[in-house]
Amino acid sequence: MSLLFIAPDRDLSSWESAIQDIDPNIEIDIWPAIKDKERVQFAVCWNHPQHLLDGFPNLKAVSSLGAGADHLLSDESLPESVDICRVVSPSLVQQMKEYILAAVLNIQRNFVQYIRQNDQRKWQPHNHPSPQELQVGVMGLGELGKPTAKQLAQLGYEVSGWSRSAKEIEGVTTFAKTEELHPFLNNTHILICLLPLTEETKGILNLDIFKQIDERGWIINAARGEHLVDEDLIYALDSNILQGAWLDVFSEEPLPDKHAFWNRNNVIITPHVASITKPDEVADQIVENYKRALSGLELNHKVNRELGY
Ligand code: NDP
Ligand code: OXD
Repeated sequence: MSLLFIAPDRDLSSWESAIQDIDPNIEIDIWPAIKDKERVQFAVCWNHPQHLLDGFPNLKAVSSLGAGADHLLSDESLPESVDICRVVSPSLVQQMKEYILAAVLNIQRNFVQYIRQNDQRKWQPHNHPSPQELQVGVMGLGELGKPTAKQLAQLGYEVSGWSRSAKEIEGVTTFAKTEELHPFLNNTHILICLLPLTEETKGILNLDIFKQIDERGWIINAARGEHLVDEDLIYALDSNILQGAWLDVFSEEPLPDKHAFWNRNNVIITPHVASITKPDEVADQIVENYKRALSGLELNHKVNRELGY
Protein backbone atom coordinates (compact mmCIF):
# COMPACT_ATOMS: atom_id res chain seq x y z
CA MET A 1 0.00 0.00 0.00
CA SER A 2 1.22 3.49 -0.65
CA LEU A 3 1.03 7.01 0.75
CA LEU A 4 1.01 9.59 -2.01
CA PHE A 5 2.13 13.22 -1.76
CA ILE A 6 0.77 15.73 -4.27
CA ALA A 7 2.03 19.28 -3.84
CA PRO A 8 3.20 20.74 -7.16
CA ASP A 9 4.69 23.92 -5.68
CA ARG A 10 6.56 22.31 -2.75
CA ASP A 11 9.86 20.50 -2.33
CA LEU A 12 8.65 17.24 -0.78
CA SER A 13 12.00 15.55 -0.07
CA SER A 14 11.93 16.44 3.64
CA TRP A 15 8.38 15.08 3.90
CA GLU A 16 9.49 11.72 2.56
CA SER A 17 12.32 11.45 5.08
CA ALA A 18 10.15 12.69 7.97
CA ILE A 19 7.59 9.94 7.27
CA GLN A 20 10.23 7.26 6.84
CA ASP A 21 11.98 8.29 10.07
CA ILE A 22 8.77 7.29 11.82
CA ASP A 23 8.02 4.18 9.81
CA PRO A 24 10.53 3.07 7.16
CA ASN A 25 8.08 0.45 5.92
CA ILE A 26 5.66 3.01 4.53
CA GLU A 27 5.82 3.06 0.76
CA ILE A 28 5.78 6.64 -0.53
CA ASP A 29 4.93 8.02 -3.94
CA ILE A 30 5.52 11.62 -4.89
CA TRP A 31 3.31 12.87 -7.70
CA PRO A 32 3.75 12.72 -10.66
CA ALA A 33 5.97 9.64 -10.20
CA ILE A 34 3.43 7.02 -9.14
CA LYS A 35 4.46 3.38 -9.26
CA ASP A 36 1.01 1.78 -9.14
CA LYS A 37 -2.22 3.82 -8.82
CA GLU A 38 -4.03 0.84 -7.34
CA ARG A 39 -1.69 0.77 -4.34
CA VAL A 40 -2.47 4.35 -3.28
CA GLN A 41 -4.77 4.36 -0.25
CA PHE A 42 -3.90 7.67 1.37
CA ALA A 43 -2.90 10.99 -0.18
CA VAL A 44 -1.45 14.16 1.35
CA CYS A 45 -2.17 17.18 -0.81
CA TRP A 46 -1.48 20.87 -1.12
CA ASN A 47 -3.01 22.67 -4.09
CA HIS A 48 -3.26 19.45 -6.10
CA PRO A 49 -4.38 19.66 -9.73
CA GLN A 50 -8.18 19.39 -9.58
CA HIS A 51 -9.74 16.17 -10.89
CA LEU A 52 -6.60 14.22 -10.14
CA LEU A 53 -7.90 12.39 -7.08
CA ASP A 54 -10.65 10.42 -8.79
CA GLY A 55 -8.02 8.32 -10.57
CA PHE A 56 -7.12 6.17 -7.54
CA PRO A 57 -9.59 3.29 -7.19
CA ASN A 58 -8.49 2.32 -3.64
CA LEU A 59 -8.09 5.79 -2.15
CA LYS A 60 -9.55 5.82 1.39
CA ALA A 61 -8.59 9.22 2.78
CA VAL A 62 -6.88 12.48 1.90
CA SER A 63 -5.07 14.80 4.29
CA SER A 64 -4.39 18.45 3.70
CA LEU A 65 -0.71 19.27 4.09
CA GLY A 66 -1.83 22.33 6.01
CA ALA A 67 -4.58 23.45 8.36
CA GLY A 68 -7.01 24.52 5.66
CA ALA A 69 -8.84 21.90 3.62
CA ASP A 70 -10.66 24.22 1.20
CA HIS A 71 -8.40 23.14 -1.67
CA LEU A 72 -9.61 19.55 -1.17
CA LEU A 73 -13.27 20.36 -0.66
CA SER A 74 -13.38 22.47 -3.80
CA ASP A 75 -12.39 19.44 -5.91
CA GLU A 76 -15.78 18.08 -6.95
CA SER A 77 -14.19 14.95 -8.36
CA LEU A 78 -13.09 13.76 -4.91
CA PRO A 79 -15.38 10.77 -4.26
CA GLU A 80 -17.84 11.08 -1.33
CA SER A 81 -16.42 7.83 0.08
CA VAL A 82 -13.00 9.43 0.62
CA ASP A 83 -12.56 10.96 4.08
CA ILE A 84 -10.74 14.28 4.45
CA CYS A 85 -8.51 15.35 7.34
CA ARG A 86 -6.09 18.19 8.01
CA VAL A 87 -3.13 18.91 10.25
CA VAL A 88 -3.42 20.57 13.64
CA SER A 89 -0.25 21.25 15.56
CA PRO A 90 1.15 23.35 18.42
CA SER A 91 3.74 24.75 16.02
CA LEU A 92 1.03 26.06 13.64
CA VAL A 93 -0.74 27.66 16.61
CA GLN A 94 2.46 29.25 17.94
CA GLN A 95 3.43 30.64 14.54
CA MET A 96 -0.05 32.12 13.99
CA LYS A 97 -0.01 33.71 17.45
CA GLU A 98 3.36 35.28 16.65
CA TYR A 99 2.23 36.50 13.24
CA ILE A 100 -0.96 38.13 14.51
CA LEU A 101 0.74 39.65 17.53
CA ALA A 102 3.47 41.13 15.32
CA ALA A 103 0.85 42.64 13.02
CA VAL A 104 -1.24 44.04 15.89
CA LEU A 105 1.81 45.57 17.59
CA ASN A 106 3.05 47.12 14.36
CA ILE A 107 -0.34 48.67 13.76
CA GLN A 108 -0.87 49.80 17.36
CA ARG A 109 2.59 51.39 17.69
CA ASN A 110 2.51 53.00 14.21
CA PHE A 111 5.61 51.09 13.06
CA VAL A 112 4.06 50.73 9.62
CA GLN A 113 4.07 54.53 9.33
CA TYR A 114 7.57 54.88 10.81
CA ILE A 115 9.03 52.38 8.34
CA ARG A 116 7.48 54.36 5.47
CA GLN A 117 8.81 57.60 7.04
CA ASN A 118 12.35 56.14 7.11
CA ASP A 119 12.32 56.12 3.32
CA GLN A 120 11.66 59.88 3.39
CA ARG A 121 14.07 60.69 6.31
CA LYS A 122 11.03 62.09 8.08
CA TRP A 123 11.11 62.57 11.88
CA GLN A 124 7.44 62.64 12.85
CA PRO A 125 6.15 61.07 16.08
CA HIS A 126 2.53 59.83 16.21
CA ASN A 127 0.33 59.15 19.22
CA HIS A 128 -0.55 55.52 19.81
CA PRO A 129 -3.34 53.88 21.81
CA SER A 130 -2.70 51.60 24.76
CA PRO A 131 -3.77 47.93 24.36
CA GLN A 132 -6.76 48.68 26.61
CA GLU A 133 -7.88 51.36 24.16
CA LEU A 134 -7.70 49.05 21.18
CA GLN A 135 -10.63 46.79 20.33
CA VAL A 136 -9.44 43.73 18.42
CA GLY A 137 -12.00 41.39 16.82
CA VAL A 138 -11.09 37.83 15.87
CA MET A 139 -13.29 36.09 13.29
CA GLY A 140 -12.97 32.33 13.78
CA LEU A 141 -12.27 30.86 17.20
CA GLY A 142 -10.96 27.46 16.20
CA GLU A 143 -7.55 25.82 16.61
CA LEU A 144 -5.82 29.05 15.57
CA GLY A 145 -8.31 31.81 16.39
CA LYS A 146 -9.02 30.83 19.98
CA PRO A 147 -5.41 30.84 21.27
CA THR A 148 -4.71 33.98 19.25
CA ALA A 149 -7.65 35.81 20.83
CA LYS A 150 -6.67 34.55 24.27
CA GLN A 151 -3.07 35.75 23.91
CA LEU A 152 -4.19 39.23 22.84
CA ALA A 153 -6.58 39.42 25.81
CA GLN A 154 -3.79 38.36 28.19
CA LEU A 155 -1.67 41.21 26.82
CA GLY A 156 -4.36 43.70 27.72
CA TYR A 157 -6.16 44.28 24.41
CA GLU A 158 -9.95 44.56 24.38
CA VAL A 159 -10.72 41.36 22.50
CA SER A 160 -13.94 40.09 20.99
CA GLY A 161 -14.37 36.89 19.01
CA TRP A 162 -16.91 35.51 16.56
CA SER A 163 -17.61 31.91 15.61
CA ARG A 164 -20.40 29.68 14.31
CA SER A 165 -21.15 28.06 17.67
CA ALA A 166 -21.11 29.92 21.00
CA LYS A 167 -17.82 29.89 22.94
CA GLU A 168 -16.50 30.92 26.33
CA ILE A 169 -12.93 32.20 26.35
CA GLU A 170 -11.42 33.88 29.37
CA GLY A 171 -10.97 37.62 28.78
CA VAL A 172 -12.70 37.55 25.39
CA THR A 173 -16.21 38.83 24.66
CA THR A 174 -17.69 36.23 22.35
CA PHE A 175 -20.38 36.37 19.68
CA ALA A 176 -21.81 33.65 17.48
CA LYS A 177 -23.64 33.22 14.18
CA THR A 178 -24.64 35.77 11.57
CA GLU A 179 -27.16 37.38 13.93
CA GLU A 180 -24.33 38.51 16.23
CA LEU A 181 -21.93 39.66 13.53
CA HIS A 182 -23.02 43.28 13.75
CA PRO A 183 -22.58 43.65 17.55
CA PHE A 184 -19.26 41.78 17.24
CA LEU A 185 -17.99 44.29 14.70
CA ASN A 186 -19.18 47.33 16.62
CA ASN A 187 -16.19 49.46 17.80
CA THR A 188 -13.64 46.98 16.43
CA HIS A 189 -10.46 48.78 15.45
CA ILE A 190 -8.46 45.81 14.19
CA LEU A 191 -10.44 43.01 12.53
CA ILE A 192 -8.58 39.70 12.19
CA CYS A 193 -9.79 36.91 9.89
CA LEU A 194 -8.95 33.34 10.94
CA LEU A 195 -11.99 31.67 9.40
CA PRO A 196 -11.94 28.63 7.13
CA LEU A 197 -12.95 29.29 3.53
CA THR A 198 -16.49 27.99 3.03
CA GLU A 199 -19.56 28.93 1.01
CA GLU A 200 -20.66 31.04 4.00
CA THR A 201 -17.38 32.82 4.64
CA LYS A 202 -16.26 33.51 1.07
CA GLY A 203 -16.19 37.30 0.49
CA ILE A 204 -16.94 38.03 4.15
CA LEU A 205 -14.34 40.81 4.26
CA ASN A 206 -16.38 43.23 2.19
CA LEU A 207 -17.41 46.89 2.17
CA ASP A 208 -20.47 46.30 4.31
CA ILE A 209 -18.27 44.81 7.05
CA PHE A 210 -15.60 47.50 6.69
CA LYS A 211 -18.24 50.17 7.25
CA GLN A 212 -19.32 48.51 10.47
CA ILE A 213 -15.91 48.53 12.15
CA ASP A 214 -14.37 51.57 13.76
CA GLU A 215 -13.70 54.48 11.43
CA ARG A 216 -10.12 54.26 10.11
CA GLY A 217 -9.78 50.65 11.31
CA TRP A 218 -7.45 47.93 10.03
CA ILE A 219 -8.02 44.41 8.78
CA ILE A 220 -5.60 41.51 9.11
CA ASN A 221 -6.29 38.53 6.85
CA ALA A 222 -4.23 35.41 7.52
CA ALA A 223 -6.93 32.93 6.48
CA ARG A 224 -7.66 32.76 2.74
CA GLY A 225 -7.50 35.35 -0.04
CA GLU A 226 -11.06 34.55 -1.13
CA HIS A 227 -12.39 35.84 2.19
CA LEU A 228 -11.55 39.32 0.97
CA VAL A 229 -13.30 41.25 -1.80
CA ASP A 230 -10.22 42.96 -3.24
CA GLU A 231 -12.09 45.83 -4.96
CA ASP A 232 -13.97 46.62 -1.73
CA LEU A 233 -10.71 46.87 0.15
CA ILE A 234 -9.21 49.26 -2.40
CA TYR A 235 -12.38 51.38 -2.27
CA ALA A 236 -12.43 51.36 1.55
CA LEU A 237 -8.78 52.44 1.71
CA ASP A 238 -9.22 55.15 -0.91
CA SER A 239 -12.34 56.46 0.83
CA ASN A 240 -10.74 56.49 4.30
CA ILE A 241 -13.23 53.88 5.52
CA LEU A 242 -10.23 51.75 6.50
CA GLN A 243 -6.78 52.91 7.48
CA GLY A 244 -4.89 49.86 6.36
CA ALA A 245 -4.75 46.14 5.64
CA TRP A 246 -2.25 43.49 6.64
CA LEU A 247 -2.53 40.55 4.26
CA ASP A 248 -0.84 37.14 4.18
CA VAL A 249 -3.17 35.41 1.73
CA PHE A 250 -4.53 36.30 -1.70
CA SER A 251 -7.07 35.04 -4.22
CA GLU A 252 -4.17 34.50 -6.59
CA GLU A 253 -0.81 33.44 -5.15
CA PRO A 254 1.85 34.58 -5.83
CA LEU A 255 0.14 37.98 -5.90
CA PRO A 256 0.44 39.12 -9.55
CA ASP A 257 2.88 41.94 -10.33
CA LYS A 258 0.11 44.19 -11.55
CA HIS A 259 -2.18 43.75 -8.55
CA ALA A 260 -3.46 46.99 -7.01
CA PHE A 261 -2.32 45.90 -3.52
CA TRP A 262 1.36 46.30 -4.38
CA ASN A 263 3.07 49.62 -3.71
CA ARG A 264 0.39 51.01 -1.44
CA ASN A 265 1.60 52.61 1.78
CA ASN A 266 -1.30 51.19 3.73
CA VAL A 267 -1.24 47.55 2.57
CA ILE A 268 1.30 45.23 4.14
CA ILE A 269 1.88 42.07 2.12
CA THR A 270 3.48 38.86 3.35
CA PRO A 271 3.78 35.81 1.06
CA HIS A 272 1.51 33.27 2.82
CA VAL A 273 3.93 32.65 5.66
CA ALA A 274 1.81 33.25 8.77
CA SER A 275 1.99 29.63 9.84
CA ILE A 276 3.95 27.04 7.93
CA THR A 277 3.54 23.28 8.29
CA LYS A 278 6.89 21.74 9.12
CA PRO A 279 7.29 18.07 8.09
CA ASP A 280 9.04 16.84 11.26
CA GLU A 281 6.34 18.44 13.44
CA VAL A 282 3.34 16.78 11.77
CA ALA A 283 4.73 13.60 10.18
CA ASP A 284 3.59 11.58 13.20
CA GLN A 285 -0.05 12.66 12.81
CA ILE A 286 0.05 11.94 9.09
CA VAL A 287 1.40 8.45 9.76
CA GLU A 288 -1.24 7.95 12.45
CA ASN A 289 -4.05 8.95 10.06
CA TYR A 290 -2.58 6.82 7.27
CA LYS A 291 -2.69 3.80 9.58
CA ARG A 292 -6.19 4.71 10.78
CA ALA A 293 -7.43 4.94 7.21
CA LEU A 294 -5.94 1.55 6.37
CA SER A 295 -7.59 -0.02 9.45
CA GLY A 296 -10.95 1.64 8.82
CA LEU A 297 -10.73 3.74 12.01
CA GLU A 298 -12.12 7.27 12.35
CA LEU A 299 -9.50 9.85 11.28
CA ASN A 300 -8.10 12.45 13.65
CA HIS A 301 -8.81 16.09 12.72
CA LYS A 302 -11.44 14.97 10.26
CA VAL A 303 -13.03 17.65 8.10
CA ASN A 304 -16.81 17.92 8.16
CA ARG A 305 -17.78 17.92 4.50
CA GLU A 306 -21.20 19.41 5.22
CA LEU A 307 -19.84 22.36 7.19
CA GLY A 308 -16.93 22.75 4.78
CA TYR A 309 -14.20 22.79 7.43
P1 NDP B 1 -10.78 25.62 12.65
O1 NDP B 1 -11.63 24.77 11.78
O2 NDP B 1 -10.15 25.00 13.84
O3 NDP B 1 -11.65 26.87 13.17
C1 NDP B 1 -12.51 27.56 12.35
C2 NDP B 1 -13.29 28.59 13.18
O4 NDP B 1 -14.10 29.37 12.29
C3 NDP B 1 -14.22 27.95 14.20
O5 NDP B 1 -14.25 28.71 15.37
C4 NDP B 1 -15.57 28.01 13.49
O6 NDP B 1 -16.69 28.07 14.37
C5 NDP B 1 -15.45 29.33 12.76
N1 NDP B 1 -16.38 29.40 11.64
C6 NDP B 1 -16.50 28.57 10.59
N2 NDP B 1 -17.51 28.95 9.79
C7 NDP B 1 -18.05 30.04 10.35
C8 NDP B 1 -19.14 30.89 10.01
N3 NDP B 1 -19.87 30.68 8.93
N4 NDP B 1 -19.43 31.92 10.84
C9 NDP B 1 -18.70 32.13 11.96
N5 NDP B 1 -17.67 31.36 12.35
C10 NDP B 1 -17.35 30.33 11.55
O7 NDP B 1 -9.69 26.29 11.70
P2 NDP B 1 -8.20 26.73 12.09
O8 NDP B 1 -8.28 27.67 13.25
O9 NDP B 1 -7.32 25.56 12.22
O10 NDP B 1 -7.75 27.50 10.75
C11 NDP B 1 -8.48 28.57 10.22
C12 NDP B 1 -7.99 28.89 8.82
O11 NDP B 1 -6.73 29.54 8.86
C13 NDP B 1 -7.71 27.68 7.92
O12 NDP B 1 -8.91 27.17 7.37
C14 NDP B 1 -6.80 28.25 6.87
O13 NDP B 1 -7.58 28.75 5.80
C15 NDP B 1 -6.12 29.41 7.58
N6 NDP B 1 -4.67 29.17 7.76
C16 NDP B 1 -3.79 30.06 7.21
C17 NDP B 1 -2.44 29.90 7.39
C18 NDP B 1 -1.47 30.88 6.86
O14 NDP B 1 -0.27 30.60 6.88
N7 NDP B 1 -1.89 32.03 6.41
C19 NDP B 1 -1.91 28.75 8.12
C20 NDP B 1 -2.92 27.91 8.70
C21 NDP B 1 -4.25 28.12 8.50
P3 NDP B 1 -17.02 26.86 15.38
O15 NDP B 1 -15.94 26.93 16.43
O16 NDP B 1 -18.33 27.19 15.90
O17 NDP B 1 -16.93 25.61 14.56
C1 OXD C 1 -2.67 26.23 5.91
C2 OXD C 1 -1.97 27.29 5.23
O1 OXD C 1 -3.88 26.12 5.73
O2 OXD C 1 -0.74 27.24 5.17
O3 OXD C 1 -2.02 25.48 6.65
O4 OXD C 1 -2.58 28.24 4.74
